[in-house]
Amino acid sequence: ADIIETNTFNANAISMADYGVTDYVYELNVAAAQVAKNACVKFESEDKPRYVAGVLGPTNKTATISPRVDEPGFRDVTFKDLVEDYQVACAGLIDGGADLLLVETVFDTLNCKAALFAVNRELSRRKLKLPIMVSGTITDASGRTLSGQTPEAFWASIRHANLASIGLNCALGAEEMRPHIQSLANRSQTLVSAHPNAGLPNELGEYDQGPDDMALWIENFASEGLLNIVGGCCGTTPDHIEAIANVAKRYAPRIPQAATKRMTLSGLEAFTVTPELNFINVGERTNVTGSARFRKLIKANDYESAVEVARQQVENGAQIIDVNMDDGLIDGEEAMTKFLNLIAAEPDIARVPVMIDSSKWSVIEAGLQCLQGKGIVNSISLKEGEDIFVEQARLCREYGAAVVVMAFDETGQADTYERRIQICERAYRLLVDTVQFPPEDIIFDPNIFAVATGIDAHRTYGIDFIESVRFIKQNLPHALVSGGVSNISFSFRGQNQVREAIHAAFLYHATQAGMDMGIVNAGQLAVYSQLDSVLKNAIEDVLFDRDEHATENLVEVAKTLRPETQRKADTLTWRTLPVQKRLEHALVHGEHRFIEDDTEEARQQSSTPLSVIEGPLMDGMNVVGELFGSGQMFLPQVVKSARVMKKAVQYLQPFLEADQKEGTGRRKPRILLATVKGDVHDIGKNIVGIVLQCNEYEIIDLGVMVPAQDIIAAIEAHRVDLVGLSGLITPSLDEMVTVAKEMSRANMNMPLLIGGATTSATHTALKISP
Ligand code: THG
Repeated sequence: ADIIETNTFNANAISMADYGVTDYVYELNVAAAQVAKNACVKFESEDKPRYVAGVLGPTNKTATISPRVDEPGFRDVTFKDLVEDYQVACAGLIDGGADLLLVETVFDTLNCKAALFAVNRELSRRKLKLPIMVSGTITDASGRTLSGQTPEAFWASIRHANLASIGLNCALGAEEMRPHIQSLANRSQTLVSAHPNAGLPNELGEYDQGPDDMALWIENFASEGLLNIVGGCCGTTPDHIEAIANVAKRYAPRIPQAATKRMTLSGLEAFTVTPELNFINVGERTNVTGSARFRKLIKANDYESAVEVARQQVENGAQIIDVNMDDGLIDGEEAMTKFLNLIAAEPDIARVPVMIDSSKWSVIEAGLQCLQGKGIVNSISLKEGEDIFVEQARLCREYGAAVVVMAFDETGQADTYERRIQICERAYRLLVDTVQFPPEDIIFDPNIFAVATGIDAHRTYGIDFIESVRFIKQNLPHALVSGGVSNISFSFRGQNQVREAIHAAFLYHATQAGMDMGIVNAGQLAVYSQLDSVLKNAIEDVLFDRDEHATENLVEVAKTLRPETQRKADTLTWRTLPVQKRLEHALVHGEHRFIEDDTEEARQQSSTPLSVIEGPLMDGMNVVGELFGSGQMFLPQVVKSARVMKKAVQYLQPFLEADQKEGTGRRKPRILLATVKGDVHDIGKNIVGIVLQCNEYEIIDLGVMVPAQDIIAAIEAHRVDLVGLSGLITPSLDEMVTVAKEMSRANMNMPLLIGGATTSATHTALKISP
C-alpha cells in the first residue's frame, strides 16, 4: 500500500459520546496518526514513499435526515456541531503526522460539507496545505447516498473544496460499485478513488470474496481507466491489498476530465446550466414578502401547507426554488432553518437546488448550514463596501454555494445602464481576481425595477436592464444573469392579465439578450407569440421606451381589457375552432379541461386511434417544440403541455389496446425502452412505446432514471430484439455512451435506438455508434 488510513473512523465527539469519552477525541486522533506514521516510516524507502491518510468518519448522526418519524424538521446534529467536532479531530490528525486527510464513508453530504469546512478552517489557521480526499458511500440498489443524492449531485456539492480526489467506499463490492465510480469518473476533474468491500456480505454478515476474485473485479475498472487510487474496505485483508496492488500497477491511471465553465448546482440531483436549457425558472412563491399567502402560512406556523407551496412550484416546472423569510415579525434564521429542513425531507422538492434569499447575512448563513446540495446565495453586493463583499463571497465559497450579486454599491442601487455595468464589472474583478471565485458560479442581477410607473426617470428601466444583460454576457466571461421578473410589473398590481403579458414580453427580449435565469411564478407564464398584438405593442413601447406616452397608452389599453370574470367567457372562443386546432390550442396553452372530449371527437373522425396521436396530437406538440426552440415558451409551460398530451394519450389507451387485439398472433418483436440514469423525461419515450405497440411490437418499458446495469440485466432477462434509449438533458448523452459500452462489454449486438431532445445523428454516429 502507498497510503494507509488511520483507525479514527469513530474518533469524533459525536460518536464517542456514546461511550462518555468525548474528552479524548484529540488525543485519540494524535495517537492514531502516530501509529500509522510509524508503520509508514518502517516500510518506506526512496522509491517507495508511504502516506498516512487521516480519516474523518461520518459520525453516527446525520444532519440531513430527522431521526423522528413524526417530526421531519427535527435534527439530531447540526452543521455547527459537526464543524466544531471535526476541527478537533482534524487538529489531532495533523499533529499526529497525517500526510493527507480523508473524509470517508460519507452517507450524508451535509456532514461531509461540515467536515470539509472544518478541515479548511484548520488548514487556514495553520497556513498549511494538505491534500484532501473525499469518499462517499452508496448503500443500496437505489444508486444514491443514504441522504438521497446521486453520485453526480454528491460531486457537485463538494467540488468547491479543492479536493485531491473523490471516490466511493464501503457498502458494495467492486462489481456493484463500478457503475457509480463510472458516474464520478465521467464528471470529476480531480482524481477518482475506490475502496470497495470484499464483495457483498453473506447471510452471516461475513465477506467471502477472496483476494484474487476481488482483484479481478478491480482490474475490470482499472483497465478501462476509471481509477487513480484504489484499495479495500470491509472484509479486505493484507492479502487483498497485495492482490489489488499487483493488478493496479499494470494499468495507467485515469485521466481527469477537463474543467468545464458551466455552473453545476445540486439538490438530490445535479443540475448543470447548459445552453439547451434556454431559460431557468426559479420559483418565487416561497417568499414571505412576495406572497401574502406564504407569509400567512409561516406566521400561522402552518409549515405543512408552506411545504406544499414549494412542491407546487417544482411541479409547475421551477428548476430551483427561491426561499425568502425576510419579515419584521418573523425570526428569519429560525424560519429559514425550519423550512429548509422540512423540504429536505420531501424528495420531489429536495430534488432541485435552493436559492437562499435574504438581505440579512445571518439568515443566509443559517440557510447554508442546512443544504446538503449546492445552492445559491441571493444575494451579496458592494452595498457595505469591498471588505464585507469579499468576506461574504469567501464564505459562500467555503459553504460551496454559487452567488447572486446585486448591482448595488456604497452609493446605492444601480438604476442606469452605466451604473449597472460599472458595478457588475467591479464586482466581477473582485470575485475572480481577489477571491478566486469561479466565474461560472457568479450570477449577476442588474436590478429589475417596475416600469410604467408614470415617473420619467423610470422610463429606461426596461431597456437598461436588457442592455446590461447583453453587456454582462459579452464582457464578463462565464457569469450568468438573473433577475426578479415579477418586479417589472408592480405598477399593474391586481391586473394579472397585464402583468403576465408584461412578464412574457420582457422575458422574451431579456432572454434573447442572454438572461439565463429568473425568479418567476412558475405556474403562471404567458406565451409571447400568443399575446394580443395591441397589448404586446403597448408593452414593448414601455419596455423599449419607444414613445413618451407609452405608459399612459399601456394604462389605456389595460383598461380596455375585460375584467377577469368576463375574460373567462371570452377565452372560450377557441372552442369554436375545428377539432385539430382545438387540440393544438390545448397543448400550447397547457389547457386540460376539454382534452378528453376533443380527443374523442378526433378519434371518431380518424381511421384508427393511432392516427390521432400521429396526426393532430403530434402536430400540436410540434408547435410547442417550435415555440420552445425559438424562446417563446419556457419549461414550465412545456411541462403543462406534456401533461395535457399525457392525458390525451391515456384517454386513447383502451382504444389502442382494443385495436391491437385483432393482431396476427405471431411472436412480436420485443423492444426494451428506458430513459437513462440521471434523466426523468419520458413523454417522448412513452409515445414511441405506444406507436411501436400499435405497430405490433412488444414493449418492455423500464421507466426513467434506469442505471446501465439494470438495462443490461433486463436485455438478458427478456431476450429483447431491440433496445431504445431515451433522454432529454445533455448528461444523458454521456449516459447513452455508457450503456452502449456496457452492451459491447456484454457482447450484445442487437440494434440500439437513440432518441430524445438533445440527441443527434452526429453525436450518435461519432460517440455512441463506435
Ligand atoms: N432580485 C433578486 N432576488 C429577489 C428579487 C430580485 N427576490 C425577491 C423578488 N425580487 C423576486 N420575487 C418576487 C416574488 C413575488 C413578487 C415579485 C417578486 C410579486 N408578488 C405579488 C405582488 O407583490 O403583487 C404578490 C401576490 C401575492 O400575494 O400572491 O409580484 O429582483 N436577486
